[in-house]
Amino acid sequence: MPMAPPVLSDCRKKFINVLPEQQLGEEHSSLESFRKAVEIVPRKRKEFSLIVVTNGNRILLGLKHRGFGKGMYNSFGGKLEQGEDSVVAACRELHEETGICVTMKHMTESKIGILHFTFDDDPTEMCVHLFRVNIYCNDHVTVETASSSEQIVVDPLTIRGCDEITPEWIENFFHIPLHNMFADDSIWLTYLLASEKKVCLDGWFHFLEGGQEVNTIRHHFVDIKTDTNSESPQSQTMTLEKRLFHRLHSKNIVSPSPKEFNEAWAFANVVKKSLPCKDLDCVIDVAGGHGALAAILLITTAATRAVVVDPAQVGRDSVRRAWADFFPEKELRYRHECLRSGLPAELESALKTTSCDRILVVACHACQHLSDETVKLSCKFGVHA
Ligand code: 8OG
Repeated sequence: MPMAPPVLSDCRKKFINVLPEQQLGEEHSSLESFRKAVEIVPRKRKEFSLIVVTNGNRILLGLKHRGFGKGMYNSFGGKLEQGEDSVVAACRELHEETGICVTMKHMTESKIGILHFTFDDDPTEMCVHLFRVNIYCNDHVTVETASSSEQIVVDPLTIRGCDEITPEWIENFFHIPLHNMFADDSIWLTYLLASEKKVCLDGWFHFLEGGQEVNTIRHHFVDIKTDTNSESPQSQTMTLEKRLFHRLHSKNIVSPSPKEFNEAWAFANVVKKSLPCKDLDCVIDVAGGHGALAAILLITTAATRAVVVDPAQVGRDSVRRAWADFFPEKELRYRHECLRSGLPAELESALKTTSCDRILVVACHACQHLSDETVKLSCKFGVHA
């Protein structure tokens, strides 16, 4: 059964600088309900482009020096000039404000929706054509992991601002300065960045009078279309390590902690370099707790099954659930039992269906006694530890 898309308010909880709910107004579940609540019918309409630029889980934002939004951070863009369509305008604005060149074809494919802004104290509706461009910087992303047909490869040194705006990389999506951005960004941008699937948005925001100083929404409605078959652009370009980490972070999983995740990733890489057999079948992770090490080995080797032997139920099976789609048709189990009885039982059972050189026993912890015991038991069964 397909998973229901996450709700807007759940996504924004993951961002540390999100604006308070009082500034975000009432959320409506339909455009009809939004329109009824707003009552005002705009008399004029102005069109703009807005281009969200990402690289893995970094985002490029601009600090505005003049005009609408002065002193605030925003994505790049501006008013459509006479005769321009939204794609031409987006290519022009992105180049003017950052130096980044994107072809018309790529920009057309990067369109992800429209944002509509109305105001208590202005009869003009602002209609903002929204684009999402994921770029590849030579120093941060391994291009081989990208699946997009046309890649925007940018030398980071060529990114530059103009007198109107200064671009700045925010290294982690979840730390974007939402407290110094337009209030609607706390609603739609958080959703866009937190989503692991490609999303298209049709957003409607009605602001209280007072402009950017007040920066408060009265009503909003966002119609979201999620392409459940495609990963978000940032997922496509992230290294596997970043994707796994991002998945834990986006699901608020605290065990493993970021430090434990890094240790498990590094340990798995060391183990793989010294593997005696490439044709690995079964991994037994002793005292493996949350199971991140077992799962990483399952994902990055030929192993088809892994078991975590640990009497403690660390983080329940959140790692298995969070990463399940990284190891389809492979099995990760937890055996809540101490090493002394659990490890021999697992070894015996594994040896019934596979040879000893295709079994790997790993243990990543600081206790010498546990390590000695693990090696002793594994040797007894002729298995590599
Ligand atoms: O030309 P100028 O820089 O003034 O164009 C305004 C830019 O700001 C344009 O890219 C559209 C964008 N913009 C608004 N309103 C909002 C808003 O509420 N949120 C965000 N993120 N961008 C906005 O005009």
